[in-house]
Amino acid sequence: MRLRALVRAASAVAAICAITLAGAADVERSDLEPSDDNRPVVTLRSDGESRRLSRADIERVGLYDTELEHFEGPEGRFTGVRLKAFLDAHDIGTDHRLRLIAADDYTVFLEPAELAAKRYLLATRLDGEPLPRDAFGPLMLLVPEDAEAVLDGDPSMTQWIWGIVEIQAL
Ligand SMILES: Nc1nc2c(c(=O)[nH]1)N[C@H]1C(S)=C(S)[C@@H](COP(=O)(O)O)O[C@H]1N2
Ligand SMILES: [Mo]
Repeated sequence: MRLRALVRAASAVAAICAITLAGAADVERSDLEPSDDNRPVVTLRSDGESRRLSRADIERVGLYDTELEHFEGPEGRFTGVRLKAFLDAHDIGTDHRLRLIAADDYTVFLEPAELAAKRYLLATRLDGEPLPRDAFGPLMLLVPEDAEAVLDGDPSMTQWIWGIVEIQAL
């Protein structure tokens, strides 16, 4: 009985290692305190209304950490919120398409099926420090499970928008 439990535990560990080796960056609960900075940094448009959100508003829904190398160069511990948790907090249902817009006008659309398929992280910090406007901030979208694969170009990194200043629920 004891031996069977041990074998089962060992194969669970092996399965987790296999997933890690496949190139996903782990995402875990952060020890950081949510920001208390109330200055607005992004605009959220949904239901015909527009709201300005601060770092405090965004980080309130729960912080997660992921260690990864971004293809644009920044590397380290990114911290942010689950996109799903962010949407839930603003009563944006899973039937909406999202449009993310960056300060350089680059834009990304995320369809409901894409939102359901992957766990996206809206990063607000790198190594504990807020991401500034001139270095990929205030918000960047990461897909930790694709972290290593995108470095080889498959899947494509087109969803990895940085410098996000507006989020629209369509
Ligand atoms: N804000 C912003 N995010 C962006 C982009 C951009 O131009 N601006 N380019 C996207 C695209 S199309 C790709 S392939 C990757 C890499 O962009 P790069 O090749 O221009 O560095 O980042 C994505 N995120
Ligand atoms: Mo691209």
